[in-house]
Amino acid sequence: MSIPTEQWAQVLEKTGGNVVYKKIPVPKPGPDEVLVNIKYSGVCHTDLHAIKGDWPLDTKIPLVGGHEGAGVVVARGNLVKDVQIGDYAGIKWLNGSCLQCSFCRTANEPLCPTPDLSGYTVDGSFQQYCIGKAAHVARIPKECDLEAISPILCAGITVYKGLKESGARAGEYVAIVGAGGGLGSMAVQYARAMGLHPIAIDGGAEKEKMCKELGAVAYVDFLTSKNIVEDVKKVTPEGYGPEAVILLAVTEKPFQQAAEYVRPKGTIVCIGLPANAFFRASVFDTVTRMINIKGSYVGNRQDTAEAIEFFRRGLIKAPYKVVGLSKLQDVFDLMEAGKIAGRYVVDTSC
Ligand code: 8ID
Ligand code: ZN
Repeated sequence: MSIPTEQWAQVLEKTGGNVVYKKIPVPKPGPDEVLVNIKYSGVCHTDLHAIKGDWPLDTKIPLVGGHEGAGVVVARGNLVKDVQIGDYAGIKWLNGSCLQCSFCRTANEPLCPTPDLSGYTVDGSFQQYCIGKAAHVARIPKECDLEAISPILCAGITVYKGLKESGARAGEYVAIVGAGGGLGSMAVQYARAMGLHPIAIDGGAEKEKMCKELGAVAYVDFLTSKNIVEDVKKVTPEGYGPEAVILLAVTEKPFQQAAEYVRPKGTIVCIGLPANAFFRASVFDTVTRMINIKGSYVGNRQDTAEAIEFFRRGLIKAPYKVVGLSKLQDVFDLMEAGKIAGRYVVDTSC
């Protein structure tokens, strides 16, 4: 397999600016790394937060974003034994971690204090050739379609982990807030596959149609509902609210509402990362309704393998649209306007 010295990439040269489609050098993998020829990459709202500088964590600059990259291993360092040239592999948010701290040792790699974050602190998958630490690249079975699996590498893993963290069990109800977006459409499908009853919350008729097709038992439209709290509660059997809430929205308001409609003893899982947002819940309600509030941050290597296995078995078929990598800025513009139902995937060949 011949590896070129130059490749096409989308590069952010200044925080707050647009991405620039240009040629850059192909990187060389270090001893514990692999070089993945990225075929497709999903576009996550995190990539938009990164280019806007939304979070209290600086990105590298210039930056190649992207952390849902699916492709083929074309080179590897001399310490890499278990990943072969020609294997399918995925570049996910956690590009690497130290593997030695007490978080990594206990399978909490996302909490490693010195992580490499794809498309944030190291270059990610909006390029044709991307480096990943061999220990962390997702192992993708050969029978999987690289285009369809790319959004699993962040959206799928993250919502699957969040649903597990919620503790909800088969037969229980889970509100998915932001169900019409990239993570949300996956969450509706994983919830169904896990035997849960998903209540989708998002805005507009297109997202309603999609959520219902994906298996949502009800849809609450935050743009038209006069009382979201009551509307969510009334679609649960006794009207006490869902046992779990998965918060994926990119605005603060829905975080404030969740504690009001979650079922007593229920669990709220925060996953969406709106800029400068705070979670505010009544202490009285939290205590007397015994509410659990927690965060969930991507997934570890085992969560990755499990989320991919749901996909391999054909249980996850969330919708996506494909455009060329050269059109990435258009995808960000649509995302900023809240106009994407499901996910966009970029094809790195055009
Ligand atoms: O590990 C993590 N915690 C993690 C991993 C990956 C992504 C966190 N995230 C974060 C992203 O950084 C982002 O902040 O999850 C959030 C959602 O990412 P996404 O699914 O990629 O974004 P999207 O496709 O734009 O979907 C967001 C949806 O929220 C809806 C929008 O209509 C959109 O469909 N939404 C909004 I904005 N306000 C809402 C509201 N009040 C709402 N839905 C319901 N109620
Ligand atoms: Zn992501």
